[in-house]
Amino acid sequence: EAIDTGTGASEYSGTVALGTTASSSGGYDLIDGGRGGHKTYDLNGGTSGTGTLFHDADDSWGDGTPANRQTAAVDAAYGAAVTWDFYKSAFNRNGIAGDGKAAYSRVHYGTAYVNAFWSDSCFCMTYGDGIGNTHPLTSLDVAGHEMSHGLTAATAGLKYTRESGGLNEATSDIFGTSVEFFANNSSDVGDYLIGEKIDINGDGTPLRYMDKPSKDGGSADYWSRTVGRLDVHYSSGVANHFFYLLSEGSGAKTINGVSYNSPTYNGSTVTGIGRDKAYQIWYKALTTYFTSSTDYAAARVATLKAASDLYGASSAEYQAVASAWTAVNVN
Ligand code: ASN
Ligand code: ZN
Ligand code: CA
Repeated sequence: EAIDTGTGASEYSGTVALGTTASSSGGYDLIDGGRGGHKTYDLNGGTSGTGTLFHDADDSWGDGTPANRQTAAVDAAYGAAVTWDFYKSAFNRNGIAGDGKAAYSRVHYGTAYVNAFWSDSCFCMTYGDGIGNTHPLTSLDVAGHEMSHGLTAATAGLKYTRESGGLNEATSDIFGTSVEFFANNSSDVGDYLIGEKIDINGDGTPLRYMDKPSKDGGSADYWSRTVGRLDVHYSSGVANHFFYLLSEGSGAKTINGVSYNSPTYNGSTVTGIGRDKAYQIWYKALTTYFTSSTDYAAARVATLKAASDLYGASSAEYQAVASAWTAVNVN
């Protein structure tokens, strides 16, 4: 089948190009032949199986509003495509498992379901329609987050409990945010907020804040010996905060119009090395040194090894990794 390029009107990311496939029976299927054949399905309120593959007569998809049921599919397919491209561009990685095999996406899961999730058993991502069935959980950072749970499962296999679970969650936030910056989409600019587009709290606030995780009311800014007792979406705060500090440094900063003011443990300071080097170090640690039981102390050791491999043991990057962990009380 020929690979086509359709046009999608997304809810969160403006007008986007979509990989589509001409159907032998006419029209087009939402199958991205250029990225492993990633398919996007309509669950139509169901909670199992694959529902129906999205199909369109003229290769112009969605209308930018949730009233059109193709719109959530546009966002989900775009998110999977940009994440695929990010893995390739940043890490020369061919898909989640590195074997060129695509996952698939399912949208319109259940009724007003306010969550999204990765499942290893289907090797797929699933998205609810969100509050009022009008805020599907298909924003770019959330799609990158969910797809990156597949990456973690295929590599370190971090157990989804205690501190390793926090590192698992943080890995998804780190790459989800990196995908958002990588996309360089003027309708959905990169930031260190997670889920700022999906109005998950009903008051316009994001789900999580990487510069100061405690702003969500539950996440940890710093390591403590009890941090592993928190839900993994809260213990992740320590590593999200590490990643922000490693990338941007401590103190006040405005990026793409968003202001941050990242605190540090005991007022220590960190000089940032930039996001690109920070995610290279995290990826190298994840794929080389992390295991299923890595905790925060081991993550410090692993990322220092990764920084040494990539930039040398006497590099500024190595020193910044040490300083950023110290700034979140991981010693
Ligand atoms: N959206 C959540 C996540 O990806 C779903 C979950 O709690 N597993 O972490
Ligand atoms: Zn997650
Ligand atoms: Ca974001």
